[in-house]
Amino acid sequence: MSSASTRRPRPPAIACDIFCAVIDNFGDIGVCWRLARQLANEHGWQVRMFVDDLHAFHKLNPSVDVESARQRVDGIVIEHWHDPAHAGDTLQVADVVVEAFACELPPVYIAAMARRERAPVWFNLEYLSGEDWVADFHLRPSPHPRYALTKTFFFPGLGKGTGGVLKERDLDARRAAFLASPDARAAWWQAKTGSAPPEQGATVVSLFAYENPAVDSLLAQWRDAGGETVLLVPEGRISGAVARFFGLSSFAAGAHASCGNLRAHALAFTGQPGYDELLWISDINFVRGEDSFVRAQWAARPFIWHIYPQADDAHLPKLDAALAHYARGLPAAARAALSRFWHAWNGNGTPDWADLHRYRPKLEARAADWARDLASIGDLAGNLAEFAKTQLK
Ligand code: TRH
Repeated sequence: MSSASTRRPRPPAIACDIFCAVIDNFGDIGVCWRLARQLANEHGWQVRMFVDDLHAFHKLNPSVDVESARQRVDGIVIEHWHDPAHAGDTLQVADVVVEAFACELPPVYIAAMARRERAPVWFNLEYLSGEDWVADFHLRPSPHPRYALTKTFFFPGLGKGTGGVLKERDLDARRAAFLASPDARAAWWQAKTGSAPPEQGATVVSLFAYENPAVDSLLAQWRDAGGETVLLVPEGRISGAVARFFGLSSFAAGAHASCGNLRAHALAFTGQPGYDELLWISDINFVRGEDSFVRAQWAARPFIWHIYPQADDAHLPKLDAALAHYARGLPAAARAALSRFWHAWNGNGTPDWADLHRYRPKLEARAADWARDLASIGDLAGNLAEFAKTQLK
């Protein structure tokens, strides 16, 4: 018997549709795009995305053509979800359907899901929260009121029993290779700032944040500090405040400014892999929203989170829950300084850099430990794929 005839036929790849409505900024599409790539690259799934805002998508991945109704990028089919009722040129329901962040699926698509011989595995992928209740609600089923369909709530989280957060299998290796290569780092500085790496002893800080009144005081503290601070600012919502501080009309990509002991470079918004390099090359990262917050954790460097503000301060318990995870195990004084700084950066008080910076070695050690702790709950794409497979059996 030939080896070909004994070989079992490969089961067909799992087909997955991800629906993503971009509410604002880049987090919604940032998370969906990462998930899509991981499911395709690491799990061999056939992935199609429905995305309503191709402009935001293009910023994260310049290969995305904003004019195209249907395109394939990195092996993933991308449909421009141009209208809430649109469900693709041909109505085809996948094995697994991900409704990201409670966006509403087209009614015609839901009806087709119900008609399908075998109902698809339907996820509502929620926003990330480090709060304890998340583990109780993760993977809870919710039957559809009219159709014989069940939606499963998939909750990303920072603790055991949650869906975890996204982490590519090769991420740590890519980070280690970058950090181990002085040439790669020197090339990075040259390409992004037009200058050589800063002198040893300078503190490199990346600043990705929403508009934030606390930034003026912080810039002044860096200017007046004893050691040099090199600030890397991706062009965005905080750029106007940085420009005003230096007396400039703008702080667009390619701009440089210095004052006292503060040197600042404005960076172009890069694709997602480029943003990881920024986090790796910096000593301390200011991040925001959801996806950059997660990437900073994998960068294993101390970070400050500007949380996405919600009505009635609903975001504050989330901020404290994240702190409880991240600061666990830090000595009490360092934990208190970190908490003060995070709260000040989120509207409560004035950030005190010297107060935080004196704990830098402790914060660095904890950042590395936390990245290991977080990895122990498994990565979101893997957790989602595993659950889906149990339902498809
Ligand atoms: O952009 P964000 O504020 O996004 C969101 C959305 O506002 C969303 O509606 C909200 O609910 C959520 O936050 C909590 O922040 P976030 O999530 O960090 O997304 C930014 C993405 O942009 C992330 O994938 C990293 C990426 N990025 C780049 O690819 N290149 C860059 O140069 C920079 C600065 C970021």
